[in-house]
Amino acid sequence: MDLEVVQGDITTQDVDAVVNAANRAMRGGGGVDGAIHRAGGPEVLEDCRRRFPHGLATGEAGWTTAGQMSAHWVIHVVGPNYRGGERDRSLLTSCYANALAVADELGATSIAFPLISAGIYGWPFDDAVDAAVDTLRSTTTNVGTARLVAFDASAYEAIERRVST
Ligand code: AR6
Repeated sequence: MDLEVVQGDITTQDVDAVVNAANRAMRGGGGVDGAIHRAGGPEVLEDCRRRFPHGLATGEAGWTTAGQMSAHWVIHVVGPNYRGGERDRSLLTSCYANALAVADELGATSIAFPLISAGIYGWPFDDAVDAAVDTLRSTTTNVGTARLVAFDASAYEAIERRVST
């Protein structure tokens, strides 16, 4: 699998599936979640309600339509809320691994990830980067291209440095 790093907005990535950093309720929120629901439109929330009436557990992944976005699917994951005391790292790495498993079920061959838990949920940045890169590199998948999307220049540089070592 190719691992790419870009700086930009997750909602405008030209890939089969974009990953949402959701919460357990799966009814929208701030950060990536807010941007994805705004860009995808109301169909994304409708599909969340229909397919996930009870939401999703931390560390798990599930898909919905991407609505108006150019991607076909949103793969929602629930990262651990470090700020709220969820500090089991395996819950973070399982988000990446489970998202790739869902992509395989869908037949998605390209997927874009934000840096899960690194924003509102407060996971320490460098370890969030390590967890993303290590898990994407070590997971067996039919996905051909995984893209890590950094929101700003400093995040881009940090991820790029980590990927090139
Ligand atoms: N595109 C790419 N990256 C982004 C974007 C964007 N449009 N917006 C923010 N980031 P966060 P979390 C970066 O907070 O920490 C929501 O309320 C951001 O700079 O979106 O998993 C949910 O509903 C950071 O590096 O996700 C949950 O309640 C990374 O994406 C909670 O926040 C993740 O930041 C989830 O928090």
